[in-house]
Amino acid sequence: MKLKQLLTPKISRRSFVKGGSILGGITAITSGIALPFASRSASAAPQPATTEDKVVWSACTVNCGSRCPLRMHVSNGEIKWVETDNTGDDEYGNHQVRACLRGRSMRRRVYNPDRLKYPMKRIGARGEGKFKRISWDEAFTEIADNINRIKKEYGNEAIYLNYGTGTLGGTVTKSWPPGGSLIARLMNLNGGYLNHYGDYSTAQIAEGLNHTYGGFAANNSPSDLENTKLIVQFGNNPAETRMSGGGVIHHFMEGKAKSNARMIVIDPRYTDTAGGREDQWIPIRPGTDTAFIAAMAHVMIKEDLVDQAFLDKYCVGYDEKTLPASAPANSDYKSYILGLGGDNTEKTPKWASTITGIPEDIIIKTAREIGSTKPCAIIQGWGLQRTANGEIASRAISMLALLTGNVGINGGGTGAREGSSSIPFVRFPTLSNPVEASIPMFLWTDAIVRGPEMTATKDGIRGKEKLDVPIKFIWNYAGNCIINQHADINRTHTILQDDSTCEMIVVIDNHMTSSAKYADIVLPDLTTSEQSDFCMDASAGNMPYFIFASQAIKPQFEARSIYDICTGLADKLGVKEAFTEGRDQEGWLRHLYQLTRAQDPSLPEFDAMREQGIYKRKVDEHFVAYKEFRKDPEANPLKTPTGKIEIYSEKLAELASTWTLKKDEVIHPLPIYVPNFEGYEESKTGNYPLQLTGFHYKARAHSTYGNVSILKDAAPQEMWINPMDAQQRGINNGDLIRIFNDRGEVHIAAKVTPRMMPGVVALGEGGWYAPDGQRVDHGGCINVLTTQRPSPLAKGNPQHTNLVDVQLVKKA
Ligand SMILES: Nc1nc2c(c(=O)[nH]1)N[C@H]1C(S)=C(S)[C@@H](COP(=O)(O)OP(=O)(O)OC[C@H]3O[C@@H](n4cnc5c(=O)[nH]c(N)nc54)[C@H](O)[C@@H]3O)O[C@H]1N2
Ligand SMILES: Nc1nc2c(c(=O)[nH]1)N[C@H]1C(S)=C(S)[C@@H](COP(=O)(O)OP(=O)(O)OC[C@H]3O[C@@H](n4cnc5c(=O)[nH]c(N)nc54)[C@H](O)[C@@H]3O)O[C@H]1N2
Ligand code: SF4
Ligand SMILES: [Mo]
Repeated sequence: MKLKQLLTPKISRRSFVKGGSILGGITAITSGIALPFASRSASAAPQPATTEDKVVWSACTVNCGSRCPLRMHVSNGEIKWVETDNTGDDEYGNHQVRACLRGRSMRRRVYNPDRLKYPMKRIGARGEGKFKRISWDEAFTEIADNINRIKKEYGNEAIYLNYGTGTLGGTVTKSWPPGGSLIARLMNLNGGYLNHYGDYSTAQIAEGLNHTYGGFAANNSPSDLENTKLIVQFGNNPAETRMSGGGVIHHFMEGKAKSNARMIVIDPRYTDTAGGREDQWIPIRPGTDTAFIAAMAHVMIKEDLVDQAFLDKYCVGYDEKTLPASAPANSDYKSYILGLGGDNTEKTPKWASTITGIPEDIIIKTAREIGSTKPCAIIQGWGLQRTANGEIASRAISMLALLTGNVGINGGGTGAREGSSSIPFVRFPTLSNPVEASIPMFLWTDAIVRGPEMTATKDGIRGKEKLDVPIKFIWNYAGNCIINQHADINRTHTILQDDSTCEMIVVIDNHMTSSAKYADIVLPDLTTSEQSDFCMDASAGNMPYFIFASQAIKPQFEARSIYDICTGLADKLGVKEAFTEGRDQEGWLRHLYQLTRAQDPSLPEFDAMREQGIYKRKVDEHFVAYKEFRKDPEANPLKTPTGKIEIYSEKLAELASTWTLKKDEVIHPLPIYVPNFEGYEESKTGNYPLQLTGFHYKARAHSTYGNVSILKDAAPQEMWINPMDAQQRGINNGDLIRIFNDRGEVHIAAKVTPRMMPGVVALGEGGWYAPDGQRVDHGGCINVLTTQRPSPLAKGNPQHTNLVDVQLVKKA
């Protein structure tokens, strides 16, 4: 969600002077004299200053939902230590965007032993990790020859840009969305590429709530929590997933401190966001939030706590009054809740209690509290939608906001994820893609195996009725989704082993990751520290900002920037002039910034911006999602087919009747409870009794930073398990355990903790896959256990929906 308004900047250059030492920009620290570092801790060892000492603004551009400035202390061409934002008076609204421990360990990523040093070509089997060193020219020739050959044999639709978010915060270096990357520009000058839509983050919610609100659903900004009385968090953990000092958690804490609102956290895990700030933690079985919501709706209807006037005026399909003409009788939400909708089941607290694991009286009390506390902010993270029926679950959460009429008002909310603002910035032009087909991002392994069988109504192919060719060539830039981050690693391994199917994989990364091991050609990229770029697009609440990251050190080894890599390839492919337009990377930065400043002359000049490193803007008003619609729904209709909030969606009814679905798959016009495949119900009857859910862990941004040893020590990779489940299996805290299902096996230490609800275990995603050749992973990589079966509507990744069992391997 982006704010449209262009706002007046509140930051002056004066703000960038602190404690008497000017540390903004690439300020040389003068010859021989060590200046007092205002923000450096007293215990940090003083570094002898030399003529080459300098402090350079850089950034952390990984996909953690935040984005932080880093101040690199460089001496003799080497980063010696890393600090973060020290600008301004640090008053809220002009606060410092302080990096987390991950960003502050950037030096250990730049100088990591895993760094890729030169271009390499595979010599062993795919995935074996055997390579030989080649020259850049050989690499370019090999890639260009294969592109030309595959284009000729199969057409450009066979060339795929895989998902990769390792540097999505950059501008020149931007790795996602694929269409925004320099690889897209290169391919668009060469006939185009097979695109993807959706993402591993939000596939199900983007599709689900689109049918409710129209477009990517917005919610109020977290600072608006200062106006609320009650905060209800579903599957949301900003203390871990929006960690920086400029991120959502900061606005959330400030807002909540002002209102002192009560907070209820609904999550199978007691999260860091709960962490003592919550008034109530309601543990819930993964994938069952829809049943919880339905039962709360039951209480609200029975006890007259529903905002009928809001539902009548703004919504479609709550009851028969607003049901569309095409809908059958009794197909409204109220009838579903009261058991009049055909399933003859009243969605009582008792009914929901057996499904969710939440005691009946808690369901009743929570419904009463939410129904009678106004305003109430209902917020969901993305955890509960990264599940088998995540589309429906995301829509169900919004039902709470609708039943209580909280949409479009201060202190209220929509049930979507927190809103954020950004400063409009002109992006690298990547030109248009002549290939119209796109696939759901999760189905690329299927598109290798059965591309031409994949259709619009069976597999969600867009832009075309069906694919004509399978994927034959994969670009993988700044992504670890070939292996580590994509589901069911053993299936992917089998598919990629056969290099007659997908014929070429090119990986461009900084490190030898598990994905890089599956490359045919590996190209070493620069880190952010070795080049200059504009960095932005954080979830920054009410203080959007951007960073000018300057080159801190020389390129390491033979690594080259993505701009130079694409330029070299463009030369081999005969499109160099069109690709560069005569500019180098610095030339493009100046050009794009000039275009941005033409839109918004209040921004600092290029050189001043480089010097000051970070630019912040205060947004005075809290963002209230759908405020205009609430004021006048006729004049400001939503982007749904009816212009209203669609509780009953005719479009979904149409898809339900025209798409090919498996027996246990449901697309439904209403957010009804549907058991997940591999959900709680199956855990009672199948071979695997424990629900395994994932979470985004503070030790890493996905897999990035996963090879920094001090971070691994600070937040070890462990599987969370409740003491009751552990005791049944003879497991104590710290014991080595095996987690397994039909797809694979992981050996890792157990964290035995009441912070995990019984019957559910959890493993942080992004642990580095470390197989032993016997199909056992020793790195704690959850994707050994996840499925590639997509969700029914978005065809998204249900990576938090898994069944497993756990056994003791060795006592600690
Ligand atoms: N089981 C499970 N799997 C999941 C998830 C889950 O919740 N559970 N979450 C999913 C989600 S939401 C996402 S967004 C994806 C993320 O998946 P990815 O986008 O693959 O994220 P990372 O694992 O961080 O991989 C980023 C890669 O970029 C590299 N990189 C970092 N900086 C640079 C750079 O400057 N240049 C280059 N060339 N490379 C760089 C890193 O070394 C790393 O290999 O994972 C998904 N996978
Ligand atoms: N430190 C760190 N921060 C990150 C990332 C990272 O890897 N590391 N990744 C970033 C990215 S790309 C993304 S997309 C976001 C992801 O942000 P989210 O998707 O919101 O994060 P998750 O940790 O996957 O899920 C949030 C919570 O949902 C809970 N949950 C899981 N299933 C259910 C369920 O069925 N019901 C309920 N009520 N709760 C459930 C989990 O236990 C977890 O605590 O985080 C971003 N921030
Ligand atoms: S990982 Fe995220 S919060 Fe931490 S420094 Fe990097 S951008 Fe900031
Ligand atoms: Mo994500």
